Amino acid sequence: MVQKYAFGSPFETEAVTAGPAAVEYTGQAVCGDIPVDISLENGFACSCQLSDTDIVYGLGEANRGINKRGYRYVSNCTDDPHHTEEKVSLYGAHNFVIISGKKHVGLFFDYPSNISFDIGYTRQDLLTVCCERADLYLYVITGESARDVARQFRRIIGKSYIAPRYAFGFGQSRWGYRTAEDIEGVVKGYRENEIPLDMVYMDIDYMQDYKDFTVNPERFPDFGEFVQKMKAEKIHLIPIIDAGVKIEQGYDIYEEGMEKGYFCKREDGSDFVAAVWPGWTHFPDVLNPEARAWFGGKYQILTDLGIDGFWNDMNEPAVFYSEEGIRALNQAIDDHVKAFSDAGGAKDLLNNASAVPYEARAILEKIQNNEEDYRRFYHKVDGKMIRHDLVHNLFGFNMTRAAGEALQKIAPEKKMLLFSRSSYIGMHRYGGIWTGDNQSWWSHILLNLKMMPSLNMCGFLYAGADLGGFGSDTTRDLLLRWLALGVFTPLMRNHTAIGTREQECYRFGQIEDFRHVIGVRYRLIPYLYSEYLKAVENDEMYFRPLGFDYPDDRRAVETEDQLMLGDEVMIAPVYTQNVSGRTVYLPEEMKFVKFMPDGSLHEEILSQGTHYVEVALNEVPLFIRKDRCIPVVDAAQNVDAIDMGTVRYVGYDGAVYEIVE
Ligand code: MIG
Repeated sequence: MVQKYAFGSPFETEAVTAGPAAVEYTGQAVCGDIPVDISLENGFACSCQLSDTDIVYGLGEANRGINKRGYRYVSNCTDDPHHTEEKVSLYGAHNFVIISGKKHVGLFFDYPSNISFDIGYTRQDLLTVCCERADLYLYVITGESARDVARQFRRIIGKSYIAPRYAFGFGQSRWGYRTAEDIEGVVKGYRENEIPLDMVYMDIDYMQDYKDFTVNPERFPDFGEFVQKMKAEKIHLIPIIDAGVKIEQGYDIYEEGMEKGYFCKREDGSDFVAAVWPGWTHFPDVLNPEARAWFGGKYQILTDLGIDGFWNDMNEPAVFYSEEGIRALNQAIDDHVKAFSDAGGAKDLLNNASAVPYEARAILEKIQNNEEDYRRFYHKVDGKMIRHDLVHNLFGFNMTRAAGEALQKIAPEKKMLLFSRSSYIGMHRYGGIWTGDNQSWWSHILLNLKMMPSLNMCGFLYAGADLGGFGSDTTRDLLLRWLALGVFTPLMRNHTAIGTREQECYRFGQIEDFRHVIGVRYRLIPYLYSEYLKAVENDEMYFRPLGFDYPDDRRAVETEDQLMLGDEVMIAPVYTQNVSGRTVYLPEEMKFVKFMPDGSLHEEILSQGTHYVEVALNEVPLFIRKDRCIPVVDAAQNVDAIDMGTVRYVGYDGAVYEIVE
């Protein structure tokens, strides 16, 4: 059952597309016999008692565990590339939790600004959700299991975006590919070494001076022709689109946006100016439907050249600094210089001007993604100006919605690849997400794994992390182990930052290991894509915590380094260095299958309980549930080349599987 409560005057985020009419909150216990206490004394606060064994699932793209208990999280879309354990905000805002124990209740706080979740952080036995203004919708969902609650939630937020089949191929990316030759080199590296590949991502350097929807004509002399040439090699080029539009006379998109008044404005009506990659930019007001349609329409400049996939970046929106910020910094530096000379130079500096350099440093430390800047600009919604900070978490959603709605119009019959860095629930109808700037750390394999089911609960099925790690230098073994998880994530992309070690799979020795591990992905695509389509169709999760399938098995419920995938598979990737295997818990008898480097399969029935399984760096393990089977085909160099004639079924004898396409 879903109940919807309205508090104050909520902003219509359009996260929810169906569901009951709202009832006014009147101070009654919100949800039948499930005690949810609400206080409106000081903003909004909602508390729920937690029993010792309750699990709290949810929050989509968030730090830490599958069970969110014991920490605090703040929905505040942030460009922060350091995903260390103490972080409370990442790029997305997914305000949905499920409290699961004797009873199962889901809470969705449809509130587009900063909102915090204290999940047993202050008191072990209490979940408290707070925000500054009591203007929101609260959805309370009760069901017979966590899985049922998640399904009901998915029904009210609308069907998830469907990625094209090619987007289940493997993609290579690197921030730093600059020219057509760079890209051709990558394709050659993969093709010559017979490592499968379907996509090469184009990061910001393909653009002319980082201007959206432009292509640098020197580095890509005939881009349309280049796109076709790559197509002939079965490679989809996937360009990045950034949120900020460069301010430059003569740049048509800038000029049009100015003329039509489609950029975010300050209170005084002037256009807000933020520095991002292109230098000074304006933000398209994607919350304004007209401006959104206009910005989305620009994607056609690239689809007309044959592009059929995009990734949207910097859409928290990230701000390096604003005019106001840089002015304050300059002022502090000027004050410092003046104080310095007034003091007669360095001699007397410490006595006379001690505070000034600190002032400048303090400003500098906060100049990026500054809260005050987010209060400096406005969106135009229904003819009214609404200050950005009040709807901050909707920018990435609506930038991607701009693209998604436009792509639908441009080619209604065609599925396009689209994913975003920042997001809010609702965006899952238009595109997927990647989880942003992780690091080449072993702990981030596990973070990747744990995020996946949480994202699925919130509707984001097409998702994945930068395999191998974005920041810092990867290692061969880290990349291989991470790929062996990536084999299962809908988005399987190797991406890394500029300045890091080259991370393309052919850069490492014993290339056959990479060929094999990525080849396994292609052997599984008929199964994975089929489970993905079923999950979309049935509002189900592609990845589930073990507790969703085995709620009465405490050991399963507490397992956070294995996942259920579709209806047939359990995965348990290796995520530590220098080990020859790992311990795995089987809630029931399963068949352990390992894809061996010689192309054969190791199959072994394992009983319910704990097992240590050996998994070498060049092997890919999975587990098939009792009396189930999965289709497996021969490896292929790209998705189009998959030969369904080679299909065979692996798993339990007598089991049947129907492929959905
Ligand atoms: O400020 O486009 O998360 O994937 O490579 C960095 C350059 C901007 C951040 C993205 C990352 C991308 C990078 N971008």
